Amino acid sequence: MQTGNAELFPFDEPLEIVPGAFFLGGFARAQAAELFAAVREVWKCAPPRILHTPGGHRMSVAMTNCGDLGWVSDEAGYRYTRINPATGKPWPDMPETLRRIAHAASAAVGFYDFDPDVCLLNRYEPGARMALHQDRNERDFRWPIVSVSLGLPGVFQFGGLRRAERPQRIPLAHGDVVVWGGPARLRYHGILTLKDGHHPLTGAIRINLTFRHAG
Ligand code: MD3
Ligand code: FE
Repeated sequence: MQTGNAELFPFDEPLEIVPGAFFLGGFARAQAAELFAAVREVWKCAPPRILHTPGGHRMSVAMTNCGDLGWVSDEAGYRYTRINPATGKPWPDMPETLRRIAHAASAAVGFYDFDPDVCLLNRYEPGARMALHQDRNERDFRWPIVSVSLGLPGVFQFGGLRRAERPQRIPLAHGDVVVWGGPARLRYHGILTLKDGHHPLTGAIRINLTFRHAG
């Protein structure tokens, strides 16, 4: 605990890193095992897979989704679908434990009725990265995006509203949650190449859950 407020906050106090972006260090740590169990249930129904960009490049992060909608990418473009193209079935329901952490984190920074219809589950193995991009396939940018990191630490980079703006780096560790809303919602962001390592809960992987209201 860095803040000395353990009685009030079982996690670090929210830190507004740039206007609209709130870092909640360790917010999900106490529920991490439960969250990881829910992730594995989703993986059983909708196994993570490597997608291709519309330009034909292979991504390095393996992805899947749960909720009413799921984010996909292929030669036809980036979009949200109701059916998982890999299985022909609807995306698995969003487990309550996942929905609850997204709701609690967003409420902790003032977004009181965030009800995500998508949880995108990213699985990074050592060597995987995510290039600088914006998330703009959602219908209404007034909703925040909530991100939960589990397992191996990653280095997140966030830039400005233009790709050319030099990004800042922040480490994202097991249990960290970030809420991106308001003026931060359309910032460019990415994840540097994941370093090798071992995490007691997840092994040699980093998981990131991003909760969105897309539809
Ligand atoms: C800032 N995921 O799935 S989470 C993604 O760790 C994505 O897997 C990264 O970027 C990951 O699209 C980063 C943090 C994050 C997510 C969404 C954002 C930061 C954001 C949307 C707007 C601004
Ligand atoms: Fe993103």
